[in-house]
Amino acid sequence: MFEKILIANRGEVALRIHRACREMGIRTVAVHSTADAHAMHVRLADESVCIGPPPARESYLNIPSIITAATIAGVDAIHPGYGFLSENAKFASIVEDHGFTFIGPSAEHIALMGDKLAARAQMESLGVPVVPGSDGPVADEATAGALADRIGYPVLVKAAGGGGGKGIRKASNRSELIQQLAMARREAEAAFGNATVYLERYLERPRHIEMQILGDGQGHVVHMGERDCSIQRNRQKIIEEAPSPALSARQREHLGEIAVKAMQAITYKSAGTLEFLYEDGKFYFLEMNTRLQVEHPVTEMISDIDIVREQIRIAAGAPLDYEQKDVTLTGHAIECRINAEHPETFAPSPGRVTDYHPAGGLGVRVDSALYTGYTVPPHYDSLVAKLIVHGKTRNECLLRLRRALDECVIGGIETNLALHRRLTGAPDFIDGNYDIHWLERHMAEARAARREE
Ligand code: MV4
Repeated sequence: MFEKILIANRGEVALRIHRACREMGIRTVAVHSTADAHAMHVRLADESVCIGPPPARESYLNIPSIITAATIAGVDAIHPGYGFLSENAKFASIVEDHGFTFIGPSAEHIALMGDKLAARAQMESLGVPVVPGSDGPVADEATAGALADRIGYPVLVKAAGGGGGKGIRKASNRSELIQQLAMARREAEAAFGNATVYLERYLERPRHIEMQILGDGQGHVVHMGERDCSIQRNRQKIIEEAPSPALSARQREHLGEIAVKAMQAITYKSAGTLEFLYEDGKFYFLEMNTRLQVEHPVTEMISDIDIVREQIRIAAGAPLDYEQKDVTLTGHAIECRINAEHPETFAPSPGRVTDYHPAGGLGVRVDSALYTGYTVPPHYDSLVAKLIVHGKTRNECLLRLRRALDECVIGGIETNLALHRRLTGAPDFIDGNYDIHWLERHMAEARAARREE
């Protein structure tokens, strides 16, 4: 097993990785920007190295700095967390070239899934259902037009190098398609240095369902069920839950089998997530995330599997020591992402935290690097805490979640806690009756109702 791991991240996820390491008897090295000198991940780690100034480009994304820190500290492995360098294939191979272990999938698998079109083609060839669309890049306007006529409007033009929604454009007819094709190409070239685009039929009101898997790179793969991540705004997830209130046990097993079979076929190593859209009883593969995800705790709560610990064991060469039949999913979990942001404008709200009192009690977990007196820096994303609650049933989970939200105190900065209190009391949410557009519709309706008054 590794003796020392460098954590190439910050905030709550750096803490999350540190905790797994501690429980495994592994020493930790934190890296940090000058803005994070007093951050909790730096305080808790066994050692820390300053890797640059506040902008992420010059610190958390600075590969030479991180490799230098790893060399000086003499670590065995590097965990990238999520965001930053976690899905950078070049970083993964540089880490390995310097004699460190990258705690994640192979650079080849990261690169494959980073090319959304290649991922789609690979998955389709392995029997995973994809959205009706193009088999490869759309070459010219005439082929795009003919293809769109076949799959039916509206269609989406997507960038092969994109992901997370960047470089996506919708077209409702032939003339829009011609326009959007040119726009998408230009945008994709500028953003990703890759003008390759492809077409998919636009699904109007899907849910976002993602399947968590673990592979050991030695042919063993298990799934840990799905998460429903449909409650989002501007593609930022706000609430996630597991299991999805929309799926039956049979559907879960079916989707799990599809995901496991595909991951076995490519001998996938580490934790991974297959993202699907779900509409009218059918699943459509969108993309695969080759990293630990923000919302992994809801899966941990229902499976009792420590996903970060598994990533570390697998990276060290250990095989999965259980089979699918040993993975039992129990009860229900919901996560609220607590952001430092203005409740009306959603503008980031950095600043000094004057009071911090996280919720507690049975079935309650708070993943956060906050403490009273901490100053949230303005340079990074606004996620400051995750409140994760488990219950035997979805209803018990919801009652506990509302109780826990009421206990949370974060003073001195603005947060979206009040939004979470409203959402978890909304009849549609309580009924599990939502799709990926629900939150935006709900907020527009709430705004209209306030104007009425
Ligand atoms: C789609 C779609 C509808 N139809 N593809 C946006 C992010 C990227 N991962 C894929 N996205 C979408 N692809 C087809 N064929 C709708 C979205 C989408 C979305 C997907 C998941 C979660 C939130 C979303 C918000 C807006 C659009």
